[in-house]
Amino acid sequence: MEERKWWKESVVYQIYPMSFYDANGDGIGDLRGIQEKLPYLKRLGVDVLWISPFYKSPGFDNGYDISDYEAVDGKYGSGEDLDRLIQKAHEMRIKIVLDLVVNHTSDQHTWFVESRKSREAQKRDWYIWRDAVQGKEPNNWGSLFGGPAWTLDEKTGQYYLHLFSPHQPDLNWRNEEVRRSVYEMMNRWIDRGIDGFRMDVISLIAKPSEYEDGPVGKNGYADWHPTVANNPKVHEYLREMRRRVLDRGDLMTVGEASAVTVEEAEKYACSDGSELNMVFQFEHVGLDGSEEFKWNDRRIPVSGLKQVMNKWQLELEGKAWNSLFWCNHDQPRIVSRLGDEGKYRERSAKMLATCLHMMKGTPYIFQGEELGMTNFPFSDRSELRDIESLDAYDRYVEQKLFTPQEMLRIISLKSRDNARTPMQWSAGENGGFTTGTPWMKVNPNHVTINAGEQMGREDSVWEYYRRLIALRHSRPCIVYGRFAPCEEGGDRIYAYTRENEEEKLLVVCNFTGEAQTFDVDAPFRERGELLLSNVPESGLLSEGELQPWEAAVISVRNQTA
Ligand code: TEU
Ligand code: CA
Repeated sequence: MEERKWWKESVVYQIYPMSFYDANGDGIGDLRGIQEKLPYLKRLGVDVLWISPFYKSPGFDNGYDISDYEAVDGKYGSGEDLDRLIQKAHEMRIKIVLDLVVNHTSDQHTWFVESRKSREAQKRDWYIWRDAVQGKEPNNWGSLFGGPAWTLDEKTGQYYLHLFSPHQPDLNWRNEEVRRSVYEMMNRWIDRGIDGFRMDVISLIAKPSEYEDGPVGKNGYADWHPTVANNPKVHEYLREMRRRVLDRGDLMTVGEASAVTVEEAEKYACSDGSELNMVFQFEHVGLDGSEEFKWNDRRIPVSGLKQVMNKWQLELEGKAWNSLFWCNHDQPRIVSRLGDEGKYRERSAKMLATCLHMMKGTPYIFQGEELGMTNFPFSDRSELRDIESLDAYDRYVEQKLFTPQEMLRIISLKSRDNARTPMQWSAGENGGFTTGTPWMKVNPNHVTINAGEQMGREDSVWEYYRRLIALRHSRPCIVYGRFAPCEEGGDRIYAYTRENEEEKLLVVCNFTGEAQTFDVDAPFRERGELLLSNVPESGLLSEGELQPWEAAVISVRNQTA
């Protein structure tokens, strides 16, 4: 039997503070803004907030380049604002999970400032410094945000490693003092009352001892993922972190694990509790990638999606816990990506929500997903803010791989900036996000897609999410029931069942804009009860018919129960 845990029974809502709600009119979302919207989140029914970084940062990667792990950046408010937010959330029985970004710091962090002073500096070994090899970078790895993964520091004549931008030097986890300092920092956050951590690129923290060249890819650099990701030492470090920090309380931990396999996830998220509670895997959202990484106009194939999701559901069963997500601050909007932005926007957004939230694991909602927010129609480079998108735009246009117009079209499909446009609260100016000038353009479709219009409208995407969350809270089968895929459906329908002692649920989702037929099994057809559907009148039970983008959940009580 599955062990009961609060974090298995929770629904998490991710907040990207810069774009959530601006309480003081400077155009940037802030901590007071989050506090003001707690009643909104409570009404939606979520249990946990994961708040993306609001720590002191020069902001080259929107806060994922941290210069002080324990200070709130002035643009988001003050330390008191944070303490008040934690307190108010707790009063409303909402938990707070913070982003822990410890693969790298900002180059402005005092640790790095100290480290780069001299080869003999006390913190020299806190980062990864290497001599040039034949007058060049120590190896041929590329940075994820363009250029080489090594930058020469003129002063000491050595290179430092940065898997991400040069403003994000990688910490050396082999150094015991680094690990101790990170654990102490985490312990102080726990003392301050937080309920858990989302751990940024945790699968990358353990580096190899030697830096060898890898095979060169299309961008002229080698991809370091195969060497760095899931290096066996990462499990040693996480077990140590478990003993020194995490075992102190009943915390929630989720590791962002790029390039993770099922076998690796079983170690990170093992149900023996030795490492983390769960990881984010990216196989399903990587299905529209290519050799050019993500800069193409491919869509995620539904048959591939089913195969990947089924694999994760089936293989972690009884061994490790899944996290369920379509969206986060690095992904384009799911309704644009897998649904229909046009006529069936609302219905397809609800179908996608059903498909994900009825699976086994802890579901994550990214701000605006509950409204069916869409991608942004970028038409000029000046509208972009994301370091990755700007780098890709410049490189692809300069190398004439795409015209500026083509690249903007692809960016509107795939860029991280699609997730980062301000939250659409109302039809009013700037979507009600700010009274000032927003740091990034608000999607012009806020006049029709916004929270004010949807809350209280029975058939809105927002009300549907609210029902889905409530359903999960009231039915143990949705949390703990076994998952089994249905064979039928090909690349048009995704159907699966969930089952515990009490009941069996059938979930059927039409991933197309056309009507489909589906053979409903006898017990469901004969004594099934329609629990949830996104169409006014479902013909699934009566005719075995699905309307375009329909989703339906049918329940039968187990007669033995
Ligand atoms: O993302 C990790 C990561 O691998 C992403 O850069 C991902 O590959 C990319 O977004 C896909 O386009 C985490 C954070 O979520 C991201 O926002 C940060 O930029 C990154 O780490 C560095 O901290
Ligand atoms: Ca503000």
